[in-house]
Amino acid sequence: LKDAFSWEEYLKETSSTPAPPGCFRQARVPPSNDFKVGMKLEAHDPRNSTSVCIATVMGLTGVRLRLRLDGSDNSNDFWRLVDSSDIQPIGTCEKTGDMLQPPLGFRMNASSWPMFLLRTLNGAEMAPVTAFKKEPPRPPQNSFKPGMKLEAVDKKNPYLICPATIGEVRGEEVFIMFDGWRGAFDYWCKYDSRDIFPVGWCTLTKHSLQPPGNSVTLPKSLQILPSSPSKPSRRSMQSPYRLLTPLPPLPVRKGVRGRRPKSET
Ligand code: MLY
Repeated sequence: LKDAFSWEEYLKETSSTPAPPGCFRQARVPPSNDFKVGMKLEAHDPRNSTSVCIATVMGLTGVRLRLRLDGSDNSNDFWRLVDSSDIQPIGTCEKTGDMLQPPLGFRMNASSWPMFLLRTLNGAEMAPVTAFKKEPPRPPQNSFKPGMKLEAVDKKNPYLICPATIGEVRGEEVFIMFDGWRGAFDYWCKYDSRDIFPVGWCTLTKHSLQPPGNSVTLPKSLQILPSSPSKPSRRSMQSPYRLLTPLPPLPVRKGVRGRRPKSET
């Protein structure tokens, strides 16, 4: 049986150091998760952040909630920390004079929204106000440095948290590189993102932590650039040659952040 992932050993093996906890917009002492599956709350629609919708807690992982917008399908679940400012108790929206919106892609006719809302809230178990925790303040500045280790949400598989490394720092942004995945899941985010955590966060909050992938990243000095740039296929990513085709972190560009520019024209 393979040993479970251990940060202690991994940091030694890779002779690297964790990003100091003060770099992150996370509580020093993680909050408790007092939500229960089935509870309803208000949440900003991740696909339309100006609209507030009703969401149901579908699952709990550590101090994160798996949420589904009522009236949406089951393929757009999203995850939020219990101290996220994206979630609030039912009734908050009404207090501020706002209206609860149907989620983007509401599965019924828009005209049936008021009745749907009435039915969905009737007899619903509402998450208690005490379950919502205050969002921690953002650190005064970006103090991440390249090479620092951390735990980060895999945005392509957002239920997963994985060991990662700061690849680059630019102004307010940091480049998150997933250890052992050769760039396929890397992304730029703000230094105060709620999706990045200090080493040990998963253990502390009883969230599962993925082990690093098994692709080796060669040191810069040993990397050989491919002679002609070509899109790597799924197959080529599996081949041992993947080690010889490094994909350097991308520059932050306004408008096309995190994406490879098609051409420079
Ligand atoms: N099996 C999936 C999930 C990969 C997850 C990668 N994360 C952990 C960085 C895939 O290979 O696409």
